[in-house]
Amino acid sequence: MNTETELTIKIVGEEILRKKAEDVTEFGKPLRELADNMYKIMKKSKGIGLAAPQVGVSIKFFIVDIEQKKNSKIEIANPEIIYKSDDEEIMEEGCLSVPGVYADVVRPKSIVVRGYNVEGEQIEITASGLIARALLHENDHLLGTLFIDYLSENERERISPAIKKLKKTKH
Ligand code: QAP
Ligand code: CO
Repeated sequence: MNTETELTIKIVGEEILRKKAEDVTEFGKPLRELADNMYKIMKKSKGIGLAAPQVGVSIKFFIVDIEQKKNSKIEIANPEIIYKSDDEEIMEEGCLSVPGVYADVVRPKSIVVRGYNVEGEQIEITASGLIARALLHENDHLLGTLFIDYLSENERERISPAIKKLKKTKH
């Protein structure tokens, strides 16, 4: 599962970030190793969420770790958002694949996600606030969607120079 090659963060402009990810079919050790490698990269980069396609592995898997509570590590394979509240809120988002760019995004306040843990056992997570936000943001990566896709025309204009620069730069 691409664990021999070193994982690096893909930056906006790279095609893999726009692809729909494949279902996870291999659980256990290989997925555990991928998750651990992703944690290392995420922590080093000061991130709170990271999806497998962001490190070049096009499978439906992501991790979230909001360090506000203990036991805050979330790992989900093949997630499905089975509930979204009608209640929405605005929060500023960033993304390790769009470094240096931040913008307000409107999303549901609370959600329920169903998926599988690393061992392949079904899990369900009810979340609101920052955790719900992170889960939705990471789930989007598995569909080829980035937070910048949701911006108003004005906001898009504002960040456009930064996005152009990121797309031009060799990373
Ligand atoms: C997604 O984002 C997220 O530009 C995770 O220079 C966003 O970890 C979840 C980061 C908002 C909840 C709310 C971004 C680090 C990290 C940057 C991240 C940067 C360094 C983003
Ligand atoms: Co992201």
